[in-house]
Amino acid sequence: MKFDSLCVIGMGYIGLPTASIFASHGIHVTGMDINADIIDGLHAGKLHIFEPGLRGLVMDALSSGSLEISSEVRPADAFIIAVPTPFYEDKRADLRAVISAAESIVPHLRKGNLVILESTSPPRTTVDIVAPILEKSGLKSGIDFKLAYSPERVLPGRILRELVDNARVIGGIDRPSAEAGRDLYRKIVKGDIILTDATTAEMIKLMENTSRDINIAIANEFSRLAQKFDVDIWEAIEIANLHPRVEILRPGVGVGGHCISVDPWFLVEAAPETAQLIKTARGINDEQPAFVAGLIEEAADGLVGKKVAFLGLAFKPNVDDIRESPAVHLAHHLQTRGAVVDAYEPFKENAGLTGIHQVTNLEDALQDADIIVLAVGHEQFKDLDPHLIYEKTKANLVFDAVNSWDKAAWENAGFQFMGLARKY
Ligand code: SAJ
Repeated sequence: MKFDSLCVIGMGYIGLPTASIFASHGIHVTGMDINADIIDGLHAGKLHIFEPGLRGLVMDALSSGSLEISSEVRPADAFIIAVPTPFYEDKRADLRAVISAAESIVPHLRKGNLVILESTSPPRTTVDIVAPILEKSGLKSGIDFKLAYSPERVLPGRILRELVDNARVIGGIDRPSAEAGRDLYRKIVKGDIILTDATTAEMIKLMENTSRDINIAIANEFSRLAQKFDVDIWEAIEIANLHPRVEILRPGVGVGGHCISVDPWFLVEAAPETAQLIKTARGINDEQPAFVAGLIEEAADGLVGKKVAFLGLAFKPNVDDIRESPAVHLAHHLQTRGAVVDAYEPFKENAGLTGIHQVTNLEDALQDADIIVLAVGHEQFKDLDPHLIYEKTKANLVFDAVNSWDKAAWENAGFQFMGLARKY
């Protein structure tokens, strides 16, 4: 199939990079979002998200005219839905954005079009929810238009590279739909393109993130056991990983972001009696911020009235995304235990989080601090010189929750140094 135009619905972490890359490969792209602030910002050359290399790509695409940003869906050869699928309080998938994106395509759907859902969704969403909505147009899926599910699998921080290099799974509601999806993504994807059916593709995406969640849960549980037995978990993991069939991930303050901490629930919701291990792992990762807060409280011999210079709020290193961030939960737990937290997040200096006091530079965080807590291993934190920090603070305790600082160097500078299951 030939594609000259594309409309991408949702200008978030996935939609905006995807739209810009297609635009830089000779397709005319409309990037649509319902959020007026995002649209106005992009028109004014301001990006609402940080991702390495994205700004230049978006600006080039906008100035060449190959990418147009709009608050409305426009007719196109193909449509990509890349909207968020969060969960409700009770952990059920919130598909409202997917449903309204599909509805917004209906008036513009033409014979021969291709529609692709990229948003992570519970099994059967494409066939049971999206197809019937699109068919309100009077057109029949598989006969008049093609429909496929193709999960995004890119890692925040490396999105532009991975969008091109990663293998791409395309699950069609029928074979011609999968093949049409392949023809579209072939324009930008250098990695393998694997065709399957829509529900299998939905399941693959959920399995990938769920298996990562479970692997991080076991690493977190190992860290608790190591703490109990006075073992340095980092040394133990390094040595265990020398085994050719062992690859233990990193323990930390918990699991966050909009993907791994959310997606496993879609399987639990779909089959609660079967998805036992998945649910337990979620629980372990969700408890990790409280566990780390307990370690900090113990190291500080109580937190009441103590001031904490809290470094990092993002859900992982070198990104600005604070959605479901375990660092934010850790900050709340420290406050509940009586600490006064000044949080510094260089990637998002004003995240507007309720109940968290944020400062805009390191010096303000360090001022009057009793304890320094490293919650996210951002590169710029890793590079901090402990001797220079020592001159800027009266804190004498450092707690590295993410194994990013050299214990000996901080001790040499004059600090007492503690960490998550850390001896060396
Ligand atoms: N984390 C650990 N220990 C580790 C690895 C990660 O505690 O060893 C934590 C991170 O700090 C973070 C969370 O887990 O809080 C998730 O981070 P991540 O880097 O594992 O994953 P995401 O959420 O940035 O991206 C994942 C990726 N999925 C897999 O690796 C299977 C990505 O490929 C997906 O596209 C993305 O989810 C998504 O959008 O679904």
